[in-house]
Amino acid sequence: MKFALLAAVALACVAPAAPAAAASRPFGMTPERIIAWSDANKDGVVTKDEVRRWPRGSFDRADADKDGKVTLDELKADWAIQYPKK
Ligand SMILES: [Ca+2]
Ligand SMILES: [Ca+2]
Repeated sequence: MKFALLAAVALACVAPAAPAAAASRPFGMTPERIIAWSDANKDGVVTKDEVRRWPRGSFDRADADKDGKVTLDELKADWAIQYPKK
């Protein structure tokens, strides 16, 4: 009983110690995976219609040349800004 309580307390102490960066990189996500999952017609770029589930504003931010499509390179560049490596 006491051990269980100690374990719970230990976990509670450890959990908030996870990196609390300003913008934490979505767990397990990479630009490659996001493009692969979002690219419904598999033409290698994602359009706004294909990314309705992306957070509001993230498509426009990633679409650096404003052609209405986000390429892997554009998403990688956006991620480098949003989730800088430490
Ligand atoms: Ca596409
Ligand atoms: Ca673009």
